[in-house]
Amino acid sequence: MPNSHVRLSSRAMAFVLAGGRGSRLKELTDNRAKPAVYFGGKSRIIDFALSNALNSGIRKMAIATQYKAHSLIRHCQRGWNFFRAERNEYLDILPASQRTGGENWYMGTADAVTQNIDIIDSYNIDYILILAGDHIYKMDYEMMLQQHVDSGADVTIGCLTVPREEASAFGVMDVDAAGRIISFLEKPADPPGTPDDPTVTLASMGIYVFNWKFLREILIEDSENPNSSHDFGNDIIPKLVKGGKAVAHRFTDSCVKSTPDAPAYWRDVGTVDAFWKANIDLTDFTPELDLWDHEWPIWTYSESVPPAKFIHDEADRRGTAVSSMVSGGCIISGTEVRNSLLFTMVRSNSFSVLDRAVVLPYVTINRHARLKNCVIDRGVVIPERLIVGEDPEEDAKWFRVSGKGITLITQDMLDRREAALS
Ligand code: ADQ
Ligand code: ADP
Repeated sequence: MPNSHVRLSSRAMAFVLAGGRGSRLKELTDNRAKPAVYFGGKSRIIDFALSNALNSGIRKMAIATQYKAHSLIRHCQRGWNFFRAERNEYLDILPASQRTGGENWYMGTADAVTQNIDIIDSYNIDYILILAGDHIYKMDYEMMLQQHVDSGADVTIGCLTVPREEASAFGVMDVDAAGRIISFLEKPADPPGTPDDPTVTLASMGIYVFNWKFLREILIEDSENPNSSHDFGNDIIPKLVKGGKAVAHRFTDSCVKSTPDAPAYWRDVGTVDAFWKANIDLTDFTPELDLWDHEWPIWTYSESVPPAKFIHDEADRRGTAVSSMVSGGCIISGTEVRNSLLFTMVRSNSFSVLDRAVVLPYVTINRHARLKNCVIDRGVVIPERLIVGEDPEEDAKWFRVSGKGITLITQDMLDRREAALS
């Protein structure tokens, strides 16, 4: 009989799906998987799911990787290597193609779990929490586990309401008064509204809790079905909604205890526009996402670098940053930085201006550059006098400009520009 004083999280593992490509982030995911994309000045996107699991009390985790996994694997090895088997804690990185003889790749999200059944068995857990490694949010999974156990569900699905016009990117569901899911459609072309509000749809966050023994059986059955795509959203969840007991867990019910009044922040930073906005929003006077919350820290790998430095020299060149976040190792020499987010080790030089810029690590900005409403990829060297964000037609000749006027700058784009202009 389970001891009711033991937190359920101590009998659960988090299985993080981190294999998808996230192609809507364009060149930001040319060399790295979406969960490895930088976010918030110091972190990577996957740190949010992993930190939520850690802060919820979970000490057994596995990360299934597939697409362009090198950067992600390196990050997890460096930042998430403090689990100790002697304390019964595990964090396993599970690249596709490394283990089973027959199939090389994970065919779908469910297959990523099926191919690792033996490892999960060895964790000796009762519950498995399936997470996506590509969303920004803070959530206490213990509350979701508790609801799962109390309701006796076969599967509990994390969900939230999204505007109807955005809902075709999600699994959408109908629930009865008791929260039981009575219908589920994976990415429908014309998503239905909710009974209370026709402008919003109840969407799956792609996070699920199962009893491990139960899921194990379902996965083995699914792996023998030649008509299945071996995917949670396409195969496993629709089947359980029809023939089992699937229950919805509202994200708003598991907000972090230390900040109960904070808005229920959740973002799929899946496009360059959404990525830029979610980062720039952190420079707001009171950002919706509180990264300063001591009770719910976002853990990450962070390099040992000196503090950010602002240079104001004899010639009155002022290195300043206002309404901005500037990470360690940056040198802001005679540059005016406004409403921008600078990651680690950015170096910017005199007479330049940054305005609403998201600047990834190890970028160098040479003199007299003016960069506005843009995302600059890691390691880029901005040439002297480059101007971005003032003439959309000129920007579009060389860079990727989004529908909302955000410019993405990578080194390849700059090299092509340089070759064409020389
Ligand atoms: P999507 O996010 O579109 O929908 P998917 O592309 O399967 O679904 O990605 C889910 C997660 O699994 C992502 O974190 C991705 O990186 C990872 N992943 C994808 N393929 C993988 C593979 N072969 N191996 C390992 N990991 C893989 C899902 C649900 C919807 C739900 C949304 C919420 O299917 O019902 O609404 O998530 O975002
Ligand atoms: P600018 O084009 O703005 O004049 P510089 O390259 O001359 O830029 O650098 C300006 C200032 O940045 C230097 O005076 C120094 O204080 C600081 N700086 C430059 N390089 C380093 C370094 N490697 N370590 C620490 N500070 C540095």
